[in-house]
Amino acid sequence: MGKEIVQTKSVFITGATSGIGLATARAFAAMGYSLILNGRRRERLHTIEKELSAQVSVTLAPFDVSSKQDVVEWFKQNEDRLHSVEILINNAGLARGTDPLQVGDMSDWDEMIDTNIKGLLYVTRQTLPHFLKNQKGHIVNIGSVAGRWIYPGGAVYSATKHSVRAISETLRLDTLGKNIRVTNIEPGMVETEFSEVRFRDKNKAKAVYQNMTPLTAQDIAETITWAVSRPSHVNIQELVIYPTDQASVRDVFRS
Ligand code: NDP
Ligand code: 8X3
Repeated sequence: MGKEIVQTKSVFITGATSGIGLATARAFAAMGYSLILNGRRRERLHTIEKELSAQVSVTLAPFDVSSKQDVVEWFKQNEDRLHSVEILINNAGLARGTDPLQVGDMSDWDEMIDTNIKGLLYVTRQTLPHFLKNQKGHIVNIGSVAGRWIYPGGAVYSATKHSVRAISETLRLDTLGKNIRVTNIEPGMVETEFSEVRFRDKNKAKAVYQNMTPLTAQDIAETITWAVSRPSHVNIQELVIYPTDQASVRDVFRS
């Protein structure tokens, strides 16, 4: 007798090779979701596949979200895997530098805009038709407190996360009545590789979280799984999450 193939629900997570994305992949694996995991670092993706495929089925999506061509190509080649996707986590993103605008590095600006805005748009554009066909889907965008408030040296990063907020709000209008949920999660300081990438310097990154208790990637993963596991008539539209030691983008208590 042939083995019965059970189509399990799956989640697509961009930027799953570290930080919030990786913690979220682990959290969804624990809930029994099949995983489609994106990121550029293939070795890391294979290590994560080894870890999590003991629990659930794992598909790797090793592409750069900012490359329109690579995104379109991957989705075209993997169409059969997309029917079971119920949740898209648009998490891939980064900040570069904290220089004032007048001396900012324009290549850094391009990288942030291309990844945080265009990458999110490309992946959403490719996934959404499948959600509409299934008459069901949940898009979770990882925005930031920088998508609501600004700080010196953060103009471009903040602009990208303000865009994530604008895109999330418009998506809700564009898909109204189609049973699509859109959630924008807006964390404050989370200790991941984020600051190492931003400062290109481990010591500077360490100093960001010195003498305060930041959020962990696991905190955000738990928030995401909570939001997606609400009953289907409930949409958590937006959530701001700060560490207790942080009151605003500029006010941090250090002991
Ligand atoms: P990490 O640097 O630990 O993780 C970032 C992830 O994004 C990595 O998996 C990286 O994978 C992936 N990524 C970056 N660029 C691309 C790309 N072009 N294509 C595909 N994947 C990419 O940081 P976090 O986990 O903290 O960041 C996750 C999200 O959370 C980001 O959107 C960030 O802006 C947001 N955020 C972070 C906060 C924080 O304080 N840490 C606070 C608020 C929001 P790879 O390099 O392998 O491609
Ligand atoms: C990351 C939080 O305050 O560094 O999105 O911009 S902050």
